[in-house]
Amino acid sequence: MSTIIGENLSTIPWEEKPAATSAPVWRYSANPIIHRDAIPNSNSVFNSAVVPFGKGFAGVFRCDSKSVSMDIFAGFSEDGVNWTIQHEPIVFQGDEEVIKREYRYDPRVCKIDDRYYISWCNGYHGPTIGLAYTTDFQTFHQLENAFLPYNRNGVLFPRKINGHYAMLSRPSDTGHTPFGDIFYSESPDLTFWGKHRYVMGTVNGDASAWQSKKIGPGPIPIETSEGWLLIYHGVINTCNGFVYRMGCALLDLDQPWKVKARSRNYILGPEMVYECMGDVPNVTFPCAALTDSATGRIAIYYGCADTVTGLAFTTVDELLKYMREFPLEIEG
Ligand code: BMA
Repeated sequence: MSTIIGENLSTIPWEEKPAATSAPVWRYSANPIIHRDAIPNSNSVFNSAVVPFGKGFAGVFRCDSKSVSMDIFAGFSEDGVNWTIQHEPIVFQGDEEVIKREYRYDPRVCKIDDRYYISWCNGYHGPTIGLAYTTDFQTFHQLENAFLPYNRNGVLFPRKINGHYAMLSRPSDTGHTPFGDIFYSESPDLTFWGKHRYVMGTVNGDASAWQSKKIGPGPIPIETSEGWLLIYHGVINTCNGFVYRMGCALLDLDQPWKVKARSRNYILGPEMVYECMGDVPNVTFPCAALTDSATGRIAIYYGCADTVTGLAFTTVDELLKYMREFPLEIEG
């Protein structure tokens, strides 16, 4: 059995795998857990991130408003399923040039030592990676943007690697980028980022067409005895637009730009009405995972159709087994 290296957290949301399914990931039976009108002025609440906090959980939520302004909001939950989201967006402290707000979306939250770091797609003359930290989810300190525009999906690793902070990201363009590969970068101080390494890219041809247009990192990578387990999104361009599905890969623990395994099949894709219909149809977009090291359980939080938030379950063994069963030939 493979093990998750991390906290024992028997309180994470969980449902057993339904007997009738052979899929490696199964949905929470009462999805979606967060509806589009979760706060008075929200048009949609999706692509959001949660972490264990205190006796329960805290999160940073993407809420697009009824004027369709994109911003990120703090929220709290006792059980990880029922959430109270603040009605006003997070206000950041920091350098006046850096805290200027154009738009903020698709947050991730990563605990490193005793700080909770938030990374998100931050408008600064185009999309780039915003970074901030909090210790209490009340006061938020914004740091320098990690990269020059254009970039999306900045995902920190939950500990330093070879003495440096580490991040996955996906360089992009100003629009609905028709390309996208995952890169790795390191920083000694969370301000200066370098040592950029290519991790993995799209798959040409029909070997794994669901990830043929662009891919991007999803939740914070999960440390396991076999390597970093990465859940990511993959996109195909169809005659009816982009379709977003989830896949998984296993990265080397010390050199995470080295891919040890990757799934040829997607692990979850739009099937349910709330995933297929909404402001942007056919989108399942994972941004967070809670884990329990004792059991290997994983609870994935994902945006559905850019409108609501869903919850799905798997285990480290399910994902590793699925990658072995349906392997993608690794490049280079
Ligand atoms: C991406 C991001 C995500 C969104 C997805 C599908 O480019 O904007 O926030 O979920 O498109 O619309």
